[in-house]
Amino acid sequence: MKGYYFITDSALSGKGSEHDIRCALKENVRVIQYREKNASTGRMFKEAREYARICGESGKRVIFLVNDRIDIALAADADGVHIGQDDLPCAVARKLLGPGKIIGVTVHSVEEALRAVGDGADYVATSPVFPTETKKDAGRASGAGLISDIKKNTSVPVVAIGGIKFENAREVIQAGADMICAISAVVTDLDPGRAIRRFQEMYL
Ligand code: TZP
Ligand code: MG
Repeated sequence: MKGYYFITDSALSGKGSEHDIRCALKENVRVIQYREKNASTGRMFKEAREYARICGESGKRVIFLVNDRIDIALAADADGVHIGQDDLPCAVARKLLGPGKIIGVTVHSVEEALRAVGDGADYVATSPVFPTETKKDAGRASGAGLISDIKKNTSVPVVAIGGIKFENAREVIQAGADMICAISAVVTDLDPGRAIRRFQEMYL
């Protein structure tokens, strides 16, 4: 699977996450991740369930994932989760979710990527590729080199996240990123759909 990967950010979004998700669906984005860091469990459940419904009823081939929260993903009947190194271990997530759900894991090295794949990850995300203000605790930027190193050593799709803009996205794609995620470059754009289209077109 190749293309743009969308992650919600309700704090940064100019038009709101539901609007952004509808734009992403319109542009045939294949993966949409609900990421909400500052909401109660109740609100997260309601939003995730609503966005899962919108994705399901869109008639598009889209994978809807929930960030961090395996319980919310199960309760909202999402397609899977995206977890980081500080969340529940991937092997535990796999046990809880069963074989049918998708699990993505954020990694910062080839070693972490190999461990994630061994523990049942369906894809890995390298982050942050470039410095970013969107995730304050993202750590040091790896640059695009880590993407090609992981591609050489694994066979799962590699998603690139962090500081990706129109200007540097091609470098990331050339390094082998199967999908690129840019949050601020899309959700703060006056026309998020057009911004998504620009990223999608880089894969054509
Ligand atoms: N995970 C690693 S960096 C990041 C996330 C969610 C934020 C990416 O946001 P931006 O605005 O595309 O740099
Ligand atoms: Mg996390």
